[in-house]
Amino acid sequence: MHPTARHNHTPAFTAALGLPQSESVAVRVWTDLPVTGVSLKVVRVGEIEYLNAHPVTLPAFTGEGQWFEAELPVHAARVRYAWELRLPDDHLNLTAAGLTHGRRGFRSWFQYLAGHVAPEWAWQSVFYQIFPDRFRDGDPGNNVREGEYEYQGRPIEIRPWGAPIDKAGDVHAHYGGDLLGIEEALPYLTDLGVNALWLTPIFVSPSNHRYDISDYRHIDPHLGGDAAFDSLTQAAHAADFKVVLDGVFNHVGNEHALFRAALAGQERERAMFTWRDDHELPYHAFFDVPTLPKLDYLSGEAEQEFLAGEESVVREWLRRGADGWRLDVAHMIGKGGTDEGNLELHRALKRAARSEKSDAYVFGERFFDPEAALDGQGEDGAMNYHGFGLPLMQWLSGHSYTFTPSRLGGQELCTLLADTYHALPPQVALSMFNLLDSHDIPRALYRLGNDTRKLRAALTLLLAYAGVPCLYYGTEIGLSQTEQGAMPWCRESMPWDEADWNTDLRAEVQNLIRVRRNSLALQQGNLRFVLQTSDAVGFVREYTAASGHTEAVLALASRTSEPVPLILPDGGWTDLLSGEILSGEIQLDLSSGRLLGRGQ
Ligand SMILES: [Ca+2]
Repeated sequence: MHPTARHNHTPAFTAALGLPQSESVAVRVWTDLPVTGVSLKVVRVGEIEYLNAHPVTLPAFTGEGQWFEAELPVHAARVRYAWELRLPDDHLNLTAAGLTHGRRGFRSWFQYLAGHVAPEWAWQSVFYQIFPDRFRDGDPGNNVREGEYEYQGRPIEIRPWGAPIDKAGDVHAHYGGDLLGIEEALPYLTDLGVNALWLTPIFVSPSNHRYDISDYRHIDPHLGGDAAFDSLTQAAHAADFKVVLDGVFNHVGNEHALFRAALAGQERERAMFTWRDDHELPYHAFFDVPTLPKLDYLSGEAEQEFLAGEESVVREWLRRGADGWRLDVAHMIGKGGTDEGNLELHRALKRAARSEKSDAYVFGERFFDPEAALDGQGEDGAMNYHGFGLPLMQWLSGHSYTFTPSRLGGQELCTLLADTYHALPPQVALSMFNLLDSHDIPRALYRLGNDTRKLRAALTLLLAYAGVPCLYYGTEIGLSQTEQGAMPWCRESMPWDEADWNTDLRAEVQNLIRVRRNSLALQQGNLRFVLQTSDAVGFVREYTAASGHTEAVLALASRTSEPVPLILPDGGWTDLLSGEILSGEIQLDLSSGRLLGRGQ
């Protein structure tokens, strides 16, 4: 190992996270470079202030090198800082981008969030995403009946459980899944090891995906209605599950009473939508889809109704038992038919959510670069398509999520992942919602050519990565899709006959989840890339306690079956899945992913 220097958010390096503004916090740097002096650099009023760092010892630290400590003044909501290490004939800057001779821009500096409280239960969670119509039918008596009503000008349809997905049923076909089905499956989910659920929308809505909500104040009767929600949340909480709902606050369905009243000319309701004369559709809508009129937050009426008012939708369902919100197209919400005021609205939403439930977990669907929105004041995190799931799957599959070929290599992948991780404050990075696939993009197994070995590699990295992991229903038993594309093909009904399951895959997913849920390093550790070749990548997650003792997990994966030469850092490592002890210079098959642990 080359001499180096390290700093991160774990206790040996940062004494406490989220201290109030105007206090100060002890921060430390470790180095085995022959330093002659160390300074902490802090950005204040646009200037760089130098503070002296002094040598300290940590009681349980037994390695090489030395530690230096300084007091970081928490003078702003987000404080940027870096270290300067002086050598006899040189000086180096240590930022989140690593050691450099030149001074990096402030974007790469370490960040400290003042007064920030993260919903830490999310860090201890492994989520499971459920698309309710397709997960499990607990009560056929509440199912939609063939032709029960019309939607977008044609009758709604039903499909028997297990029927292949077809294009005609894209939004019309109902399979009959419901909340009782989810409740019945809690023992299955407990056995799998997950402990939090994200349900795509469950409110009254005509389509099978329910993103076109007619009534946010009631659960869809075809899912079992309000009583089924009460029953599910009580049973879920009794089984130590959290339940996160899907909030669609950019638009409503065109059958919503507020929109009907607006069309009828009611003033208060008209102010909740954006009207226009220069378009064949007289109001703004989500991608100009007439059934999805866009909410306008300009007047304040929509903010009261949905986000922040005493009786807002956000507050009501937290009060009634939900533990958080996933926010549909969070980046689009705004005023006047645009995204204007987006961040202020999300801050208001989070304040309301937290005042209703102090540990509510709020994360947005931000499909593209979410960095600008994630300063800690709005959403706790975002769905990590941009900084994890999409590039990882692009590397492993050789194509994008739209099946455009790609020769993305492991080096570029790691550069991209590291950059997006370091751009976020640490508590936000740990609260990012990581996923390989969802109801909106192709299933991971399908993208990987139905190669379960590659899927295991992807899942190994998912369960080991910084942020909150989420599995899409059915991934664990090898559910795939029949046609190339995303929707509706990725929404097959979950098979409940075990003869249809890949039980080996399920056992491996159980093991990965168990390792994740037992590891402080995986839940709260720092992230550092240690292997990056075209075909193999590896990162280490490290949690260094205040004593100086480090728990570390090394996650490794390859996209080929060629053995990968590795030199493991000093000491023995244990394969956390097989129990094998490894050390020194070795050749490893990483084609299905490996997790090596040390110091636990
Ligand atoms: Ca049903």
